[in-house]
Amino acid sequence: MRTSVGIIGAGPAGLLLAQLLQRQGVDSVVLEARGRAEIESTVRAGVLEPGTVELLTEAGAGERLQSQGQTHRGIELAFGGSRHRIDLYALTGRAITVYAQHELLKDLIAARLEAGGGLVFDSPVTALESFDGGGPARVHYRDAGGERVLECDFIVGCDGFHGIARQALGEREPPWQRQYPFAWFGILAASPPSASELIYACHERGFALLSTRSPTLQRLYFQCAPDDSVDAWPDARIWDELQARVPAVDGQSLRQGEILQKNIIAMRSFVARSLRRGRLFLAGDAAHIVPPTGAKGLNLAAADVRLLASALAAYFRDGGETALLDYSRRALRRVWRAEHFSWWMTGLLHAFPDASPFMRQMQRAELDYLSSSPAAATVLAENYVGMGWDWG
Ligand code: RFL
Ligand code: PHB
Repeated sequence: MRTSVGIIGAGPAGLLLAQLLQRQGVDSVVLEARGRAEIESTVRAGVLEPGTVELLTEAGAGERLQSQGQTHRGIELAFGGSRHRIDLYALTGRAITVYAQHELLKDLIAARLEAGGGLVFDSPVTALESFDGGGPARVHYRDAGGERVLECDFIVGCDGFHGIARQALGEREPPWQRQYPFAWFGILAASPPSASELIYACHERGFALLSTRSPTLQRLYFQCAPDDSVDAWPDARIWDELQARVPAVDGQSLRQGEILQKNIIAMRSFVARSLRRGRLFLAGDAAHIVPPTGAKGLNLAAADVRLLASALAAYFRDGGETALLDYSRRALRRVWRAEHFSWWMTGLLHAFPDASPFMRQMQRAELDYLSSSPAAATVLAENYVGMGWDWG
């Protein structure tokens, strides 16, 4: 097989890149290790920035997102027994959309197949070769028929944090990273939303987050120990913990329902030193990870591939390499803004096991400032809805 751009991974980064390239006349093949059914059912992100929604719409995957995504004009911060609204729309003129990542993946896969683009499931990439010199780059992968090779002009690693592209890039220096002393416990519950907007709660027992997926499904998270296990949390214990951390308002407490899924999510910050070597590029979680507190990971993946698609299209149009050479620098500027915001939101809202009484007062003072000063709230709101495209 031969193509212009070999893309590893059919997550949001890989599938959106393929769509954006196709719209600009560049052919590509996406190789994905997992099966379609698994990809279309794995529960992950929910919050999309308005810029991401625009981009997905441009890429031909916006129809269901526009009709079924829920627009939220604000979020709430809960602490000290009460709730405080951050009016995203009044502060920035923009709103976020809540739409499940796996629904978005269904839309991107459907758009790709409808357009007749190359997309191969159940085909793990095993090695990358010749991306550093002349001649075609070679992507080795395995499918039901055995070992195969895809030849291409460029390879893009959109294979997530545990993929192989970053290793193939062979960084000489260690990445920038931070591990947090807690994890998130996530559940999907069959009950209507407990509130009309997302609630981020800071409580002495730990962080909690109420999000939604649909009028009948809630997505809820709470801080747990990094080595906690799903088995240690029977349903009743989960509800007790969530009820304890999120204050009731107007007599309304959390709406409970059947728990359909439970999982534990590691919390880390991570940035690769470089996003390029020769004709191999990295995008999305393969290149950087943020703790989910700022809801930025998928949005960053979309911003990366927006830059990369137009840089690759410019190369295939007239051979110009300027935009490709500038990809790492431009993408990393936005990445570092989101890294800082996600790290800051994490510090603002979690109970750190080693926090001194003084540091807990500092946290409380900052929450109080954010919920009383429009200037302080605007900093949160601007980052939460996403920096404009001029930011990298
Ligand atoms: P993905 O989604 O991990 O996709 C990578 C794909 O590559 C495949 N792969 C391979 N394929 C072929 N050969 C190989 N050798 C391969 N190795 C791996 C994998 O099977 C997979 O299909 O990376 P991508 O595309 O960069 O997308 C990143 C996003 O998925 C991620 O950043 C978000 O989910 C992060 N995130 C959130 N982001 C937001 O913008 N808003 C949110 O509200 C939000 N909430 C979240 C989140 C992530 C969470 N978890 C579970 C980490 C909430 C949670 C709980
Ligand atoms: C989600 O709905 O899954 C979600 C919302 C906000 C976050 C993280 C995850 O910060």
